Amino acid sequence: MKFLKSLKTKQRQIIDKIQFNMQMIATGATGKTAIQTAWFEHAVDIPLPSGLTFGTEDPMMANEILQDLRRRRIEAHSGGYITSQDAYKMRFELCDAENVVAELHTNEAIGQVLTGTTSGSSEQELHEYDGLLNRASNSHALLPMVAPPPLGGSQDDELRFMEDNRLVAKYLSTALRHHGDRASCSVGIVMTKLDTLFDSEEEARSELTDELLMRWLRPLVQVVNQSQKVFSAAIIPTSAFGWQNAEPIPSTIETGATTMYRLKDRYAEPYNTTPLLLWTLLNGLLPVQLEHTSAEQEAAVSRVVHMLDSDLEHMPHWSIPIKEAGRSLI
Ligand SMILES: Nc1nc2c(ncn2[C@@H]2O[C@H](COP(=O)(O)OP(=O)(O)OP(=O)(O)O)[C@@H](O)[C@H]2O)c(=O)[nH]1
Ligand SMILES: [Mg+2]
Repeated sequence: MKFLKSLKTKQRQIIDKIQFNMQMIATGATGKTAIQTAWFEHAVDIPLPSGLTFGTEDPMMANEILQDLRRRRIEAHSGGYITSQDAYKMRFELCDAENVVAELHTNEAIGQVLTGTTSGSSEQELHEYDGLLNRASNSHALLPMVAPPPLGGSQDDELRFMEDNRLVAKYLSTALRHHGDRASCSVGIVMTKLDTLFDSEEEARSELTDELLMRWLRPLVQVVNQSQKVFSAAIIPTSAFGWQNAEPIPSTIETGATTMYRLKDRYAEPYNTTPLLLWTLLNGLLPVQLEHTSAEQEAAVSRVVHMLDSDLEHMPHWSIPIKEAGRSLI
């Protein structure tokens, strides 16, 4: 125990240097937990080519994530992911060899907060609502997410997509209004569940032109484009399950509610989710770089940023840049 205690103090000394926060924002069933699961499965505690590792803070947390993954694989294959109800905290580390160079703080995101909270909500619900907005206004990276209406979907699906866009954009603009300084955060606009519209990456990329994506995501694009608080922004299309790998759960189609999916195979083959994580780490650190004043801190962030940039560059990915260094690109 003594060893662990002194280890924790030592770690804290290093960690105090660079900390950054990330928050996902999306309505229920958009696929937040599925993306987080893809990160657990394919990115956490797995070294990157640059030598960096994004990972858990100790072997106990590594073990907990592996146990969680075993449970989630069964969940995804049987009835799809269960809705999240607890905005628990998570802390990850970015390590260069065994040295901690930055620490990422995030919380599990509960979609029900967005669609469930009104001025008449219970104290507990209002508490969750305040918590989400608070964390979002203190995040260096924000990931607003929306899922497109599925292929052959109903008018209700299209309406839901437009409403999700509007509501998520409102949460985003409110978080930005309360955000610190100019260029203090980066925003990755994530389109989830692409496999419900397309059978392959080729099909998705040929049909989803930049113009079409920007038109579909206009409320969110407009918020980031106009806000002076946004340092960098991009649209990042993803599928946490992968192509032709999911089937709709019949009971949810019949009720007219959001269609839920389960994995056909036991294993997901996520598309563009690890690049999304690298984009988030890289662009979440850029505003932090501006916050830090000591030469030592600046050098440390700048080295990590450089390594992440090289990792992302060498990984096939799809992102549509909207803003860089506070300047609009559209
Ligand atoms: N086809 C397909 N289905 C997905 C994908 N990601 C998630 N799903 C399914 O969509 C539903 C919602 O996914 P979740 O990841 O639980 O969504 P969430 O945003 O975490 O939802 P809440 O926890 O309720 O806020 C579940 O039925 C999942 O199995 C995906 O990439 N493709
Ligand atoms: Mg969830």
